[in-house]
Amino acid sequence: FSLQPSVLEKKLNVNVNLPRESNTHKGTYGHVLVVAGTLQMSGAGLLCSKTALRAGCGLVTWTLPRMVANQMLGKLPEVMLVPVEDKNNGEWNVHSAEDIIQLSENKQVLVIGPGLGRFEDDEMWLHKLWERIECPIVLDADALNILSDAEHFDKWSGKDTPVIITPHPGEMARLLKCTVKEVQENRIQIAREYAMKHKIVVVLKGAHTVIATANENVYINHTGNAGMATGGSGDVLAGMIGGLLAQNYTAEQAAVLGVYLHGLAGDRAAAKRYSQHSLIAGDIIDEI
Ligand code: NPW
Ligand code: AMP
Ligand code: MG
Repeated sequence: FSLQPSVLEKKLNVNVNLPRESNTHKGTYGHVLVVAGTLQMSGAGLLCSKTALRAGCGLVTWTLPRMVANQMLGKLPEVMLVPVEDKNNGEWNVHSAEDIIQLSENKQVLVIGPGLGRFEDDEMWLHKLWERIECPIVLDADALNILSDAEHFDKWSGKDTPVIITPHPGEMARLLKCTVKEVQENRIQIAREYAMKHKIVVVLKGAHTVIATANENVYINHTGNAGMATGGSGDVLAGMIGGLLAQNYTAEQAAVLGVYLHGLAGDRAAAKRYSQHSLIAGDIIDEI
């Protein structure tokens, strides 16, 4: 499907203009757990967490290495911070998996990966989360790089709950062990086959993002612009999709709607105020 508002409404049955019911509270709109950020890339976690709130979810908890948490105090007061055991240099630690599993128990969505970096035994860490997390998962950035290096990802058991992956062409090429050129020459086929093989939703980013589902639906997005080729844009998208998933949209609806609105916000930011040249990722959040 060529992604137009009519496709959102008719094919996906989503109405972005539905008012909130008056007799509701923050618990009604879902709680997102964000697992993101290291000392050098704390901004990725900030952008992702803030966007999840702007997408309309009720609560966001951001779990992050202890040293990073100390630096984030007061930077995003709407988000709850849960520091976990780190390696004393602001990196993730394989021992934090148990804390994350426990934290996820009352959450509607887990978003893992923006600015996560790589660390010792990260493959084991991610496998443990994959096996034990029971809510829908959005995997982005370094979580995908970990998967790329996981020798046996093909043999990991399928999940009953929805999984959405959001690779850019470089990350998709790593997952498939092919070149970026090969990905770009076959975007639709590659997204489609990967979605069907792993029974997940694939969001293959870049100009005209392709969204493919396990039941063979493929959407091509036309919002967004080259101004969004700027650090942090993808971290914003991960938060956007997570924030929508928390509100009970299906994985297909959340991925498609998230990509469409993320691009539209980028278009508004570029046209209204900043131009494509000076757009930065935070401007996309401001236009959601
Ligand atoms: P080339 O050769 O440059 O053209 P990486 P990253 C390719 C965090 N961030 N079309 C590209 O190709 C992220 O969350 C933190 C074609 C290159 O090979 C991650 O955790 C920020 N090719 C981490 O940094 C802000 C494309 O992919 C490779 C493409 C690393 O993520 C920045 C580069 O990708 C960042 O978000 C396209 N559209 N897009 C923060 N403020 O904290 C990418 N490529 O090596 O995965 O690096 O995407 O920067
Ligand atoms: P990432 O590379 O993970 O930061 O993701 C970049 C985000 O910006 C993705 O959502 C891309 O689809 C979007 N983006 C990057 N470049 C363009 C472009 N030239 N046109 C439209 N969207 C883009
Ligand atoms: Mg990214």
